[in-house]
Amino acid sequence: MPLIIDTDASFDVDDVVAICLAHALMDRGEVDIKAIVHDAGIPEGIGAVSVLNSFYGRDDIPLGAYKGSFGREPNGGGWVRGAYVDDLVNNWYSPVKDSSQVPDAVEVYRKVLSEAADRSIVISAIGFVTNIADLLRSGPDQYSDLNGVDLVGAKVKSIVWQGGWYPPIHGFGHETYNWDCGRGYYNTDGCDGESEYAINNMPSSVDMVYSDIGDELYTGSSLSWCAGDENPCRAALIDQQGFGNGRCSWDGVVTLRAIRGTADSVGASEAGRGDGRATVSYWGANDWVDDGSSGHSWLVLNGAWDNDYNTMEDTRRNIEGIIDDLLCNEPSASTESPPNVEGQTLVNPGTGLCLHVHSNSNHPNDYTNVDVLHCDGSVNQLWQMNSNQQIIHAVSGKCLDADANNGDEVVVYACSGAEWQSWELKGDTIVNAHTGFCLDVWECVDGCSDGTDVKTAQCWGGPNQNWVFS
Ligand SMILES: [Ca+2]
Ligand SMILES: [Ca+2]
Repeated sequence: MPLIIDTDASFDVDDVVAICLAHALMDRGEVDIKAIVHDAGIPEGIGAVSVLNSFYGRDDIPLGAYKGSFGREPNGGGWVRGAYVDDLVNNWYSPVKDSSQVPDAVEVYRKVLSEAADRSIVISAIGFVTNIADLLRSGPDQYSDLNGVDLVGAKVKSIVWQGGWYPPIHGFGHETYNWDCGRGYYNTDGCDGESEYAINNMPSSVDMVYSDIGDELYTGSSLSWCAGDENPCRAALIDQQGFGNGRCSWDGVVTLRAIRGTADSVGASEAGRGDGRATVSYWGANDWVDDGSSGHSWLVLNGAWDNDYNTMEDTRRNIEGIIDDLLCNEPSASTESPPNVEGQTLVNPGTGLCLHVHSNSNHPNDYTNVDVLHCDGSVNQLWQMNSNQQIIHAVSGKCLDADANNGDEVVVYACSGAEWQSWELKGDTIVNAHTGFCLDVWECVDGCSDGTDVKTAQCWGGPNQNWVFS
């Protein structure tokens, strides 16, 4: 089943649940993720997606991003940057860090749709509607002679939407987060009216499924215990919700429904099919018109029509279990040792030992110690010096950091631009820009062994302060 995920990952963390469960289902052969596009302005959002794809061994999934202004700047609410995005982008391996490295989302949509079988693509729409509106407005291009409306009509089988409120749990007529562009949290310019445009102009051949049933259905908490520090899905949940906590699974439910194709797969039935269609106002309030349209339906949680709260709660716990079990599955092709990490070793010639990050992880925590070890060719010993005079631990992207407040310790730390992360090569020595001290194998004048600490010290010309990139 070919799937495109259209996500606003960063504003909330249920998008991470959705993306990670899609990968887990791809490991099981239930879905083929054809593309993931990001639909808000925050440039690093697609970088967080790239981290998740890398963890599941899928750097080859095409990525695209909305390039407009909406969602870039906080406007009072300050929630525009989710707590996890910077952590993932700064501390995990990924080929893409921000939207400047990927094509416009519409271009990715058009390319993938043009290559797809007729009426085959399913879209999980779990963010703002910026990209889908732009897609419908698009004209012919190098990928297809069809305009956006005709291309979608020809290639898209269904779209499952996280947007709107529906009976009986909620009721029609409300403005909801994705479709009102998060009004109240930030400036919605550039997004207002896009949900109205997309929903109301969608070709009638596209099956439209709407969901509001993720409320009170919490997923991701199991990751705190079932997964390790190497799992960025887990880290994102903990960053945003705290250890041991899940998050309402609005987007997880939608994506599970998109992939498995039935309401029953998410503990729900359908309503409205054949009776009419959803409509959306300029400001994002949804309503329903009984005009006899086919192909629109909304999900109703089991038990909800009857106010049967026991059944509703049992259903929620059941779906939580299904999703959390998927999240806890080990990736079948994890890239714990990512390919194409390039760097050089930094060798102390006097001992023949290599500068080494003392960690088994490819994303060591800040303050992880740096010492020397016999040269073993591992990613813990690969470094890059960049044009900002930073010495980067290649696999993690963290900076070699001299901590003058901690006994001149040398550690790795997220690159901050600080002077104490800047180094100058002077002859065979490496001199810290902040202190003028030299990178130093500690108290190793007459030879020393694996695990000897590395700090900075007054430059004295001794062999324990010599380093060679090789
Ligand atoms: Ca979302
Ligand atoms: Ca050290």
